[in-house]
Amino acid sequence: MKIYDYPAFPNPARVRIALHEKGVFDQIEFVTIDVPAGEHKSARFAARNPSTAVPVLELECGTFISECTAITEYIDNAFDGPRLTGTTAKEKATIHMMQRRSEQMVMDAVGSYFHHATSGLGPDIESYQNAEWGRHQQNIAKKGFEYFNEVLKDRRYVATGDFSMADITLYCGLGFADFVKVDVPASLEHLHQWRSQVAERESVKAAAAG
Ligand SMILES: N[C@@H](CCC(=O)N[C@@H](CS)C(=O)NCC(=O)O)C(=O)O
Repeated sequence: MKIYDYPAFPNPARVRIALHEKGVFDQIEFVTIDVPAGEHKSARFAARNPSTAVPVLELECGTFISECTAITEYIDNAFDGPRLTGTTAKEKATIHMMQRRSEQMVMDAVGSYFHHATSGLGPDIESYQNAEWGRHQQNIAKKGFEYFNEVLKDRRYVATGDFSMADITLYCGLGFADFVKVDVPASLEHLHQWRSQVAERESVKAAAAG
């Protein structure tokens, strides 16, 4: 199995943490796509993922799977180890719901701010920018931080009683927010406490180490 990605970027980090959680990181061949140089915009890469974004998983049979959620589902179902996407019908649905909220309200909102309201990946890659939309998304992210702070008030993890794909997405979304300097207010103590706890996981430390 191969994963095409760019280490240290927030979406690739989601899949790398999932692989470490499952204990199978070493079974994957990683191929670096030079995103800052625009390699992901090439026709060759677009044939693997029409969204021209990393990460992309390539299976032995030649099938390409993009979208972190789909890749994480594949990894979770293909390997033993702790479940990241739930076991019961209720767990699966709840994790999906909270993972999507983590994406929409934090990860993707911060991403839109980065790509539209800052210089993003530079003029050669950011062919369309709408700063007003970017600032609107920044506000969505700030509301997202507040939402998750409330969620985590009386819960150890974002979706269920166990660490899941939803936690991974939110954690990486907050890392992206740090990078683009969208502050998470210190007053959001439950969110900060949860984040410190997740940062201590072996999978998270291993993914950060590269
Ligand atoms: N929804 C996608 C998002 C992937 C994504 O945006 N990846 C970023 C790297 S963190 C990327 O490749 N960006 C390239 C670009 O925006 O041109 C997923 O879940 O995989």
